[in-house]
Amino acid sequence: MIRIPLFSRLNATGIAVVCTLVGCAPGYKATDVDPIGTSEDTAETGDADTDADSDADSDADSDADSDTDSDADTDADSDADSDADSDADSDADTSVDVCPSTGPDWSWVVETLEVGNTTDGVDLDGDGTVDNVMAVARGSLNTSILAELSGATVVLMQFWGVDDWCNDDMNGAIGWGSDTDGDHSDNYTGTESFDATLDSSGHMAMASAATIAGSTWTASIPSASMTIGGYVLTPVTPVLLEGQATETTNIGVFGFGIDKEVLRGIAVDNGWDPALADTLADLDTDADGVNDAISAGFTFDATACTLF
Ligand SMILES: [Ca+2]
Ligand SMILES: [Ca+2]
Ligand SMILES: [Ca+2]
Ligand SMILES: [Ca+2]
Repeated sequence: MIRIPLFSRLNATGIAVVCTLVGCAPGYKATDVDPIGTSEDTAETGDADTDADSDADSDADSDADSDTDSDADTDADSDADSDADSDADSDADTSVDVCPSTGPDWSWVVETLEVGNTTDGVDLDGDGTVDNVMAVARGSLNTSILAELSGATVVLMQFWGVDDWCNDDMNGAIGWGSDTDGDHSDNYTGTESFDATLDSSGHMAMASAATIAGSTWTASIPSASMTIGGYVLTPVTPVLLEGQATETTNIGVFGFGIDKEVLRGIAVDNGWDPALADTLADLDTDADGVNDAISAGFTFDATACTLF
């Protein structure tokens, strides 16, 4: 995510420059910090306005804009952008503050889930590039996934312990649930409830500690089992996930290694050469020098929901 850097606040030198631009006469009191309205102010000379500071406007601070704080923008908060929120976030001045979080648990229902192309996913072997050999079967798998997401079973995500959407330690989980009202049309309205298997704390089991840094969250779920596109894709590596979340949406990627025999089965089902599994295997999970697993990368887009 692109971060918009903070503007530099006006410092003492900056104030002096501003003052020069508005034509302060020699002798203005640059260090006048007394309360507005003291009798001394009426005798203040060299300042273009009538308040106790040294700038040319009529508010109580020492910069030249029309607000009451000391930064360089024109609103009353302490950040450098012009929206109404109070953090230095990277949103497009929509007055939607994406960083603070105000609830113990957040959950989303996955609306779109696809096997990505070769550049979608995560770096599973740590060489700095995304790994997704399963992209070769994305056409076939994505058709099956789309059909599955149209049924009563839904893919769910859940976070808890979120104190700040920008930088925080929290917990993340993925899992499955049921749309018990039989109406698929309301699943992505942001208010739908889904039946999920929750522990005594109200959380899904396939979970791990997770981190939010610079508005991007990352998680590594050590063990998982999932059926995607009609195939049981039992990971032979941790499931690595990352994305950007707010109260209303959660968008990201995840990936894991799958035993290459799964790809062999997919190849047979599609009339491809089963030897594809051997030639495409790109992960050596047991470090014996022979690649034994296939990397798989997925993209997802999820919408707020509640779990019960
Ligand atoms: Ca890699
Ligand atoms: Ca936290
Ligand atoms: Ca529904
Ligand atoms: Ca191996």
